[in-house]
Amino acid sequence: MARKITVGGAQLGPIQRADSRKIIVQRLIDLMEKAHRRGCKLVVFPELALTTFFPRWYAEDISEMDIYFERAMPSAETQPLFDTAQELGIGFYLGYAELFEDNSGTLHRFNSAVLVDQTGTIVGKYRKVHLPGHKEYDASLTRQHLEKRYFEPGDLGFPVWRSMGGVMGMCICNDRRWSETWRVMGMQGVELVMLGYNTPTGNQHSGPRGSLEPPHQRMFHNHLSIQAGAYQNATWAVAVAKAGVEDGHELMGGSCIVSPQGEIVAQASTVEDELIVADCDLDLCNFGKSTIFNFAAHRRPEHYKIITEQTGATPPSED
Ligand code: CDT
Repeated sequence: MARKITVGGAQLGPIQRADSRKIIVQRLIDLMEKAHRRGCKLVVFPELALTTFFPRWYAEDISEMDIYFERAMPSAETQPLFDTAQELGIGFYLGYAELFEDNSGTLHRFNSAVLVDQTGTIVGKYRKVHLPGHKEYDASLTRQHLEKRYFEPGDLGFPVWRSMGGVMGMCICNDRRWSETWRVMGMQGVELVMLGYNTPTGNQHSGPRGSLEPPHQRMFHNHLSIQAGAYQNATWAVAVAKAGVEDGHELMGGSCIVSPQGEIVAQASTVEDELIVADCDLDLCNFGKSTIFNFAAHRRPEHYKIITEQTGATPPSED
């Protein structure tokens, strides 16, 4: 019997700095209810779906940004989302900023996502590994991207979970550009990767007229990364943006659902709150996993050591 799950990508339009959690959570619930009416059993929300993309702002004292972090998941403010999920029998992926106090009382800040199943129970958590941007204020840039300032790199790796009838994986935004992200989940048999993103339309390193990476290339690279990751690991991918002009800064849309053949089967057409839907047959992953990407038959890990042993590239000497 085919293992089909109807999945929704719940793209969000902009969230302004002044918007309250209550209003934002209600927007998520509205999208979840819409997804339910469209027959979805799982809905994917963006990265940092409960707040504006605050790493664009500089604060000398990072604790000034703690108002954007969740100390518990669920919390009093996010509990209605979990209650609605349980009531409707719909699972969800939610990106949020996580403030975590360890046993010694030290605070840790992560860019995280949880996967919640159709009973409203948290199945797993992921903490973003590939943090883009920089740690200190950079006066040479027209826009700051301070994720390295406000978050620690994720410490949970790239786990996958058996849930909702398939093998589920998560990553967040910039992770999608790294083939390692996908392959580590591919090596665990992942069948559906969920990811949220907040991607500025313009590249802050792209020069005054954006000539080094104009917006159309930014969107191309967004889709190229997701489509390649899905195809090369024979997995579904559901990639969901926070989009539109947020606190004066433009984020791209382009949320999409990609099949294990690497084709886009659903795509958002606005930069607002918008639901995209696809019937994802998880058994379609079997073809790629048993042929061209039959890892057991074709991988040659003895030649891949350099990937885990070094970070930077080392071209041969010019002598
Ligand atoms: N949120 C996030 O990871 N955004 C990055 C853009 C960073 S530009 C310094 C992305 O990969 O889309």
